[in-house]
Amino acid sequence: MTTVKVYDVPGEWANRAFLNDDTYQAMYHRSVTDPNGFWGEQARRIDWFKPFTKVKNTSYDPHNVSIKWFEDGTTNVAHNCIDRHLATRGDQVAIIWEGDDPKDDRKITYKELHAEVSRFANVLKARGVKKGDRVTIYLPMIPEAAVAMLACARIGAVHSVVFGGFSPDSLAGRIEDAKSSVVITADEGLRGGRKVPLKANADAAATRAGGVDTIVVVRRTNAAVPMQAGRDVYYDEIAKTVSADCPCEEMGAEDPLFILYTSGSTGRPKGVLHTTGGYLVYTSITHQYVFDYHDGDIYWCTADVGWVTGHSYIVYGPLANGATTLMFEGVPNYPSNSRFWEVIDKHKVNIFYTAPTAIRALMQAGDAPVKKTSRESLRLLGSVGEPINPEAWEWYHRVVGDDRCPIVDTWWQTETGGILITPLPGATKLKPGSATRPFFGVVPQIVDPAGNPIEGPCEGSLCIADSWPGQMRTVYGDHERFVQTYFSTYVGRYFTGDGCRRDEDGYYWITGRVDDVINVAGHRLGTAEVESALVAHPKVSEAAVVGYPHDIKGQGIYAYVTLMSGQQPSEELRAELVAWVRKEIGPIASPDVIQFAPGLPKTRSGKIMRRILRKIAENEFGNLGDTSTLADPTVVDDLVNNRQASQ
Ligand code: 6R9
Repeated sequence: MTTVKVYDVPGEWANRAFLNDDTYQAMYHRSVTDPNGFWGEQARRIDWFKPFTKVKNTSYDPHNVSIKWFEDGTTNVAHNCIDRHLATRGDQVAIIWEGDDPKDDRKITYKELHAEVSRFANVLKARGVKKGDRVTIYLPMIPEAAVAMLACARIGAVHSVVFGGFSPDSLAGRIEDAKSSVVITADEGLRGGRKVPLKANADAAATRAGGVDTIVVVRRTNAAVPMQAGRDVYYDEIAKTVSADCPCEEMGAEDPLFILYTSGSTGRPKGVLHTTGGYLVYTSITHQYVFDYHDGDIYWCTADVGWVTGHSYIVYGPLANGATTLMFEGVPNYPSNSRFWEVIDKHKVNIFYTAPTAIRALMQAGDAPVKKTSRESLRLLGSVGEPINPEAWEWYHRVVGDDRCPIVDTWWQTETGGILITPLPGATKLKPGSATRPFFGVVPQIVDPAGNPIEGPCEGSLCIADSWPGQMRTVYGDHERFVQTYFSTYVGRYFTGDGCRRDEDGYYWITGRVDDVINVAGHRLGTAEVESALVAHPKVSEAAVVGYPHDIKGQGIYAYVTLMSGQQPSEELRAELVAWVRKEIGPIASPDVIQFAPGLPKTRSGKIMRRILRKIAENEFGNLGDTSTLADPTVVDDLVNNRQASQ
């Protein structure tokens, strides 16, 4: 094992940050010993129409799972994200939009956002949308995506955003499950110079799903798309016919805000339901403290609004805090591998939040595309979505952040609504690859297979002992599935599905989904650990590791390895990599099989689909399951052919 390097809080952070280690410790202690007092105070960060008298009312009892926060208070999310800022920051930029083409950008002030959201809300009302109705949003990364979400929130409609990369079938399934009769889409999307036929997809989905009586079409590329009379309306045309004045609906704290579909390990996607008051309080507090957001900062989260990260940390958290949030339509490598860094220089971005998969891809392109930019505005870097291997972390820190910017490695899930385990930049010493410590109100527990919490340094399944305000409330339309998935494996606690290690300093290291943990000759190994070792090799760009049945050891280690461009697969290199992993982790971690793979099967959000890799490793080619959600399904054929050829 290589020794872990520790990064102290930089001197200038100690002076400017909201929190240092002492204040973190004190607030954390209060948050878990007196949750009613702590969250009762924190909830005042948003405006309430009618104040709440109760704070926490939650039960993890599997016979009666029920989660309520601030339940008798009333408020409105759009009021908090827009209207209440008008008096003090009406002319401040709320959204900076950077288009796919570097020549396209837009700035929208809070005043303009207010007018646009009110107008969009009136368009929805004109089409018969009422409080509680579900509205499906299938848009590219254009400001209208945020506007449409906030318009729903304004009138109490429940949005279901579907990522623009999803197929008509996936979209249809979500429309059907949510029983949504209104779909908001665009003529086409634009990403990396390529057009995405969103309206055509929405048409196909509507035909399949049935029950859709309105499709609102935002013009993005001005492509001529078929419009079905009576059902389809252009947003700009109908917007002219409504007023820009729309009062906010008074919403109960526990009224639904949105549904967001997420894949589980089995079965169809689950509709994760988030509600109003607790979600907004939680995204606001985490956005402020995790990113140390101060007035005037320019903040950029590169996620798509189709994922929870886009909901919580492009739209709701930042706007609740009166921030300037950047929305990016494009991709990291268009028109060149310098794009992220050029956008940072162009808009003087101070806080930058992205995913390890993007970092690794850019790392593969070398330092030059980064180093030709200044990035002097940058102060803080963030990571989310998967464990970040120390190699990528170090590169992000050294090359992107010029050894100057702390990295917040934020662990959370669609289900958690906001960040649960994370460094705070002025308070937490960093260890590359560790999400470090719990946020306020979060009590992580590592449990053994029998479900008993383990104390001290240990490894096991990650559970959370008690509720926090941003937690999902149910699976839309299927509360039993909610109970089964999250509260039955380990009774009395929320089960995250992740494996985790806690070190001697109480730092948490997420080892990957528990179903990705392999057991080799009685030794438990995180696939992420082996992957991290492999990608630390200078010739390796990416690696995915799965278990496969092994006669002697029970499970063997099967590694799919993508080489850096210019590197050729060879038997020598195979042996070199096995020796390398033995050296990095130990002999128990030696890969039994290394298959060189030009590409790995990834979802459109960049997560490697291990289910498919496991099947290929097990020689179960006939049973690969659904590959339709992959970014590039042809990758699978290559893997299968090479697997068969190597037998
Ligand atoms: C926000 C988001 C959730 C799963 C989660 C875990 C993995 C997310 C991570 C991380 C290690 C981090 N994950 N952040 N693993 N370190 N900083 O990604 O939500 O798409 O629902 O994924 O992603 O496995 O359980 P979601």
